Amino acid sequence: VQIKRRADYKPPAFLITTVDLHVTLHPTDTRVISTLKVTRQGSHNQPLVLDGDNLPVHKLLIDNAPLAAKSDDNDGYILTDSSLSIPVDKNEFTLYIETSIAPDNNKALEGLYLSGGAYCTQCEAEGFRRITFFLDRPDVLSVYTVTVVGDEKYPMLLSNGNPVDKGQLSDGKHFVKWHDPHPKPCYLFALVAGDFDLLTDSYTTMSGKEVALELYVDKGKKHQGTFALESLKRAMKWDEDVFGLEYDLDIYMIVAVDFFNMGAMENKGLNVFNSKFVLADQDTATDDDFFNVEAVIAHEYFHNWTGNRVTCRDWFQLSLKEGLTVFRDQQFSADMTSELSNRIKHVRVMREHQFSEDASAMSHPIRPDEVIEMNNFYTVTVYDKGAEVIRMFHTLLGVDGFRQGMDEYFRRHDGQAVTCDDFVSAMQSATSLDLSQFSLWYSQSGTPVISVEQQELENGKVQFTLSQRTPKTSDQHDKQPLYMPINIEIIGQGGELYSDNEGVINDGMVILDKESMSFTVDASGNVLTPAVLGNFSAPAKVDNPLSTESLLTIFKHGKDAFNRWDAMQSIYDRCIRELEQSPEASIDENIWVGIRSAISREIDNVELLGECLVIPSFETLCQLRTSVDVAELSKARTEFCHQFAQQLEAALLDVFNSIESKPYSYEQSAVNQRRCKNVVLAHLALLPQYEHLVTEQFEASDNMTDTLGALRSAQFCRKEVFDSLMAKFEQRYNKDPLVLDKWFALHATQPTKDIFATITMLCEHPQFTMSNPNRVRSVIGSFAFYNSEMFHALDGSGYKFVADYLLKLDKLNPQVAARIVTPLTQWQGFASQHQRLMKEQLGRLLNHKGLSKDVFEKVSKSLA
Ligand code: HT7
Ligand code: ZN
Repeated sequence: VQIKRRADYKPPAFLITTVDLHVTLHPTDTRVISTLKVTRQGSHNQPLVLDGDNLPVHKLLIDNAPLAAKSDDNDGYILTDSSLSIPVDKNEFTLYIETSIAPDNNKALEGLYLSGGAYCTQCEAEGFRRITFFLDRPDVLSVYTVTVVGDEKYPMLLSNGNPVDKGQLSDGKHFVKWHDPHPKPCYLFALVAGDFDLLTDSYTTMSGKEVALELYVDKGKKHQGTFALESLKRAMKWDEDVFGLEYDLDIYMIVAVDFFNMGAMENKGLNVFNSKFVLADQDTATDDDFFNVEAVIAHEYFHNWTGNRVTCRDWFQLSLKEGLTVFRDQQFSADMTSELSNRIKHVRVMREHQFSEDASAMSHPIRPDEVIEMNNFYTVTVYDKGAEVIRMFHTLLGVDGFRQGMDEYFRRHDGQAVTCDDFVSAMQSATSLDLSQFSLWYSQSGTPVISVEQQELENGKVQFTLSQRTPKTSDQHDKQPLYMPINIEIIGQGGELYSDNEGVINDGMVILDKESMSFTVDASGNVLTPAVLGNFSAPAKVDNPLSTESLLTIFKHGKDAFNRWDAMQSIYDRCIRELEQSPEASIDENIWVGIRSAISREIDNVELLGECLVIPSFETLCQLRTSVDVAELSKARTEFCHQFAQQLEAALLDVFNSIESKPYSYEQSAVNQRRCKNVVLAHLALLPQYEHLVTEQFEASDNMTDTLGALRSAQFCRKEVFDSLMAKFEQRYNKDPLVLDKWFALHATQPTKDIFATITMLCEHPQFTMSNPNRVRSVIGSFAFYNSEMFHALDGSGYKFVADYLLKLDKLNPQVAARIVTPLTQWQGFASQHQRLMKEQLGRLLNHKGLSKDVFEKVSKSLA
């Protein structure tokens, strides 16, 4: 296998200015004719080397002159299974190549494939080379004209840009010709052909241009597309209002397909979506699903500027578009819904998934330096930590400064393929702060730990010392101090806010840019509590040894709601630690008193209350510990949940009863109420006397949020209750695979001894197929990521089961297999008995002949 390095970047030896594609669709013999205008860059006599993944050459012409394959007496082209080398000495020429592909055999879902009955493409990162020969790299930008030919089974023939011609052909086929005037890299190419239901609308941009909006969904699903279309219009308006960015074509199309490797794809003017992120109505989608539909629709739309108009020079720069676009979609979602719950949601992702990636053998900076398979780097680090880095620019430059930096970025780079350094440089132009140390965030991997120390000085002052340390990671041993904006509140016992004597705290923020820094505060005898890293102002961990009393002070008096939530999470973590140490321990009564009074004080603030009543997930707790013994930690967490329900029974019941069930509407205050009520129901379900609340909610529910909330709670009730509700659910949603995915996932996350029989039964379900990534993720992915107890069972059966499955899946879809292998590769945080068993299975995978490079990269790194 070949390792690609960022440092080896070389500009392309040739450019392709225009592409004319003629695609005649056929399941096993699609003909692709491409006519390329090629220009040599600089003076050199290298051949033109195109990427092409196992493609045949049927015909090749240079300026209309045929060229044959190289032979002993002829200097022709050289074809390998990954490239086509063409000897040519002209500086400008037209290249004509005819090739063919078999979409029906394409189960990897990269390139052109059949999803259900429809043709669709996925070209990012390197899928275009599976369609035709090309310079498949993001810094080659071309203007595309595409003719799609298909039979009448496919009345809708789509590609990027605007339709410019269409017609009937003599053989009963028809064609549509598309032209996209915006030069683009080939990863943004798309083609779709099928018979869909179509929703149409229009949007008038800020300069008065009318844009046609078209949403294509499976037949019979039209009513489930309205929310996505409304979301699109909100995103278009928001980008105009907040960033002054307007859409630039006459038409914007979105197609929802069932077979898709990721969430969605931002192809120019023709987004292709996993139907999970388009289809939503109250009967089939939860509030979270509605939220995700809006967020993903917005994310892909925002890429039109951050990704498409300004794209990446090379794939190492992926965070340039992804980190920035995630930040933009997070800001949008916060404006559309709620700032607090959004921030909590994203911080949970960082703590559950990004911290564990950074602690694993896959640790990499947001701008990676080395890659074997690019698909493996669409990671929480590149996306979510990348977004946190952009958020820090926003914090440091302020709203206006950030906007000025963005304006400058587009002024300088519209129409170009650029680097993360170019982005930093545009931001630098908008601030007097020196961003050179800050840019270390792009090259240094790992999660910094901020330690907080407090020392009483004799004159009634307290000295606070903040220090930072980034533990070494698998990819980098030496770490340097980072430039971090740290949100801080210093709170007295009665809730008074303190500031420092030296003036290092400005607007509640200190800059930590060295290993450590100190400041003093006049405490005048008061006990001070520092709440550090409020709002998760930098992607770091905090080591702040506060007493439970101080944590309750933050909860009671903190100005920042995020800090208050976070304090409560630390209290829960503290209690669970106690139970890990002595399983018989009972939690200090003061904690229950504190939580009871918190509940009664916040009973009307259901948004904060709902979040504060969530016990940290098993995965989050793992990140706060080393050498985790899974059974011990699970037992302690479960025990804490039981004590929580028993001790707070009356208070929880009050909350439950205070929230009246109303007819469904997806509107923020109703979402907050349902969320809080379902969180409380899950606690009450641990007490047998409230089982009836679960079944009553299930029966009375008029929406998927409450139905699924009841089902999730039923996981804690008697088995008969769970089984009977699950059976009813299955009967009702048997025909809807997207809804059944929820049912699959609930089954797969049950920590029962017969889990493998259950999973085998799920895999035999008529709606299950290994070739659909959504199904595989909901069964095997849910088991590996979220059924911690059984996945980590000490007889090794969970690890073996997943490894066995991955060996089969890898043959079909390496990209999805490589994602699901993640929990197996993250053995570092677990106790030695787990580590040994996990490595045993990784070894089995590694020794397997024919392993994809996707899985190979992750497995080999994890065993290195
Ligand atoms: N830019 C896209 C990333 C992507 C992808 C999407 C679907 C299937 C395979 C894919 N490989 C990479 C999605 C995004 O971030 O918007
Ligand atoms: Zn993206």
